[in-house]
Amino acid sequence: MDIAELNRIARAMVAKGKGILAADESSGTIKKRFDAIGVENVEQNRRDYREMLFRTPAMRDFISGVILYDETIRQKASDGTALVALIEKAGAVPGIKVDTGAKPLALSNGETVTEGLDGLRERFVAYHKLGARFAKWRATYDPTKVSYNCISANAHALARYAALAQENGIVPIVEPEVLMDYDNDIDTCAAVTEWVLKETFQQLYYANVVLEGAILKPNMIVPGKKCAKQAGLDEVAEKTVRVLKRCVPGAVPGIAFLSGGQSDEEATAHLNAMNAGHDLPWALTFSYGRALQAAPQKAWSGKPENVPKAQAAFAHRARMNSLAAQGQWKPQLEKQAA
Ligand code: 5MM
Repeated sequence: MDIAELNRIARAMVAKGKGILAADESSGTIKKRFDAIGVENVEQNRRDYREMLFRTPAMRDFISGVILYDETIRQKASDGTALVALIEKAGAVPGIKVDTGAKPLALSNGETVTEGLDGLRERFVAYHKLGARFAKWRATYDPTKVSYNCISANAHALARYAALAQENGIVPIVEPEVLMDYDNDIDTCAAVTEWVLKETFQQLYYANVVLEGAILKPNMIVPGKKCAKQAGLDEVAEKTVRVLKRCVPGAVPGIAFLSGGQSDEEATAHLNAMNAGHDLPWALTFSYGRALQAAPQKAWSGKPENVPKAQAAFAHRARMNSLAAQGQWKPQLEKQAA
């Protein structure tokens, strides 16, 4: 294992003022996104949409890496260029989602465990040949009913995945997501996230994963969407930084948050508050899916004539989050068109 090379890639993924575009929606998830904008979920539309994002000039300034889905890493743009090559041309690192999704955890109260370890070594070899230099595996937890069985099963799978990735020269993004879809309060989210992160780092240690060559992709500490008591910016920032400082060793080069269902502007404002108001041992940036793509998806709506408008919307969100990753975002900047 080339630790220096893994560390170089990991640091590039969290380079100053840059963050990761999570464009790894599986076919079912992209169908939901396309249904919302009236676009048919066929391969060409998926290709055209992602090609539009990867050709956005702002990619070069604000995006350090792109997480792809299996279909996308093999696709070619309309002019025959591999989509991976477009990402590399924009100075970003191509990455690949390798989990096969959350499946019911046997004998549990409706909890899930993320699967995908079978054949993963061989898949990593193939993905490396296709250009992937980092990977992603996401485990999800319902904070209203989580058990140690669920946390330890997922942490063990995350660690086995991360070790296999590093063995094959690929930086693992470790993504344990405490979901924000329920009615729990912010302190429940904090307590469950702390438990999940402690167990995850313990398992990474047992699996010999080198922290200098890994990136953490966690949720922020927020109340569930259905909780009557929502939290202010400073509370989210303070509680998130507190939990992360308790759990994430400084050897980890960077933390790149998921947006998890926050509005575009909330995800930006929370990231900004953490970077503006705290002394941090790691780079703190974004790895957003919805909070980077909702605006360009709506602007595009499947129409070629809307491409410039959609690229401008993507560039704007990428720039806002770049500023937030440096603690330099201000709400009034949202009013300026990209
Ligand atoms: C882009 O969405 C990713 C893939 O989801 P599915 O496996 O369900 O299709 C998802 O893992 C994403 O990378 C993270 O959750 C971050 O996305 P958000 O939208 O939460 O920022």
